[in-house]
Amino acid sequence: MNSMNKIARSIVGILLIWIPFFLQAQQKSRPNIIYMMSDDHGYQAISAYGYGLNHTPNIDAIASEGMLFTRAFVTNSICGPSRAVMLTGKHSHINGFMDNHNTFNGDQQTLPKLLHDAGYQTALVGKWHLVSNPQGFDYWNIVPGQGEYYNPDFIENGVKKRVSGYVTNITTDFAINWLDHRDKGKPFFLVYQQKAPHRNWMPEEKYYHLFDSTEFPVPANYFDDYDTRTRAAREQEMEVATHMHYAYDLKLAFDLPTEKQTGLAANWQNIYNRLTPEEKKKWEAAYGPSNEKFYKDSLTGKALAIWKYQRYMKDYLRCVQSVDDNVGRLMDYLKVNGLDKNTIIIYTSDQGFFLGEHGWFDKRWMYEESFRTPLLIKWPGVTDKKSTTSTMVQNLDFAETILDMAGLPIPADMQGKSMVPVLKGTQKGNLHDGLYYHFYENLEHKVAKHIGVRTDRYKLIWFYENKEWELYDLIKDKNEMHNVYNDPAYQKVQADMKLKLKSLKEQYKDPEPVTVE
Ligand SMILES: [Ca+2]
Repeated sequence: MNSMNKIARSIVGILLIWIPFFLQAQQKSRPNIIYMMSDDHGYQAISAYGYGLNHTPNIDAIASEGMLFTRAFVTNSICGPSRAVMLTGKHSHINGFMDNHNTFNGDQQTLPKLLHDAGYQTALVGKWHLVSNPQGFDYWNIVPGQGEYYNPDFIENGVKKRVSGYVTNITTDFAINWLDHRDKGKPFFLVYQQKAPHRNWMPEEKYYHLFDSTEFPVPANYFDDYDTRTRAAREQEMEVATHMHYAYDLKLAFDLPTEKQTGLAANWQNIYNRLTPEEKKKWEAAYGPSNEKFYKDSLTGKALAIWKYQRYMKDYLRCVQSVDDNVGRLMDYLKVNGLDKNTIIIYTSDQGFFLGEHGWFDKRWMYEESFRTPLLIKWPGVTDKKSTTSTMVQNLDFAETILDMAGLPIPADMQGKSMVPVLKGTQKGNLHDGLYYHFYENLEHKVAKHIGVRTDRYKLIWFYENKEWELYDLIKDKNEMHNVYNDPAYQKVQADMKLKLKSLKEQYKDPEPVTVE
């Protein structure tokens, strides 16, 4: 009996010695997660998607070491709301951040808080845009509002200061500095959110001349006349040819008297004045000669519209190039520090972006270019390298997926689904039967409010202020040029899609608009 007691005691003793080591080992084996999100980065501007506009080797590498999602979408295609959906796993009407004029209620349950409570060290750097101070992060260092490209202000854990340099590089400097000084005994969750390539597309000096000799192909529907669409498409104010500001957007040295009323002229002046005298000289040397040529040529009509498109694309893609460089810097840091094998990388944008399709810039619409968002995920040892999926997923699924990756339970009140089976290659069939969309902000760019549903093949949109419908067959009409609502050939599809829209609206508990007619 005595010897049995002795054995039992020594077993307990051994366990007591080893349990802390076991727990620590388990803690260390939990994956680190870096969530990289850029602002307004359309999938067309990532070379892995095959559009041939530019070359982004570092972002592409995430897909070559993991999975490329060809059908990832958002729930509400605009900055703040998209960020709030990612943080909460809930639609805008539930998380309370419907448009960019709201303030995020940071007291609610969020992904970073859940990870932090489970032992993750959490940090946020770069763009935030949710007005209230971030919660759930051990460290945060964000740009106020939209942020500035040159010599931007940053707010580090509540303290605002001006930082010299280019915002895309600075954001990465802060991320790397935090990684260097983190508690290395804990797994980490880093939210790395670039301001670029958001409007007004000011490139980094080293890229001023990138694409100088490139003529980008004008999209086939750049001169869209919006025939068959409802009045929402004709009433918007986001056409490259008509609504771009000469100074703020197009970097010309003058603006028209009517444009001054928009406030963008003053905005441009403030932004430009952040440049040092030396930087201003370099800027003028870069843009001056082509601006002189523009004034001399006195372009009109289609030629002027195409000139604006070329300038827009060049500046936008130059900004993307710096984003790609910095993704590379962060990936290199992980490799050098032996973190690349146990760190999940997610690259996405807060929504897609029009690069001239339908004649537009900006986002907001449920049309594919802004509704769809890039998504590339590297999960070492789990997701097959060079894999591609066309499974429809939504940013509503991101919080759930990240919790699942970390081995944590998904709260029942989150509204999306874990994409882990897709990433493991075990998903059978669709993750979602249909995707629900709601855009609320009919202000800047005058895009009418709408709700809608997208299935594998069809898309139904209800512009509820205008009381008008649009229906698209995405197999026959991938560019959404032919609204087939009320086309007798689509009567059954139309009825089915309306039922689906009503049922999703109910499922997600969206009270607005009150009626779907
Ligand atoms: Ca955005």
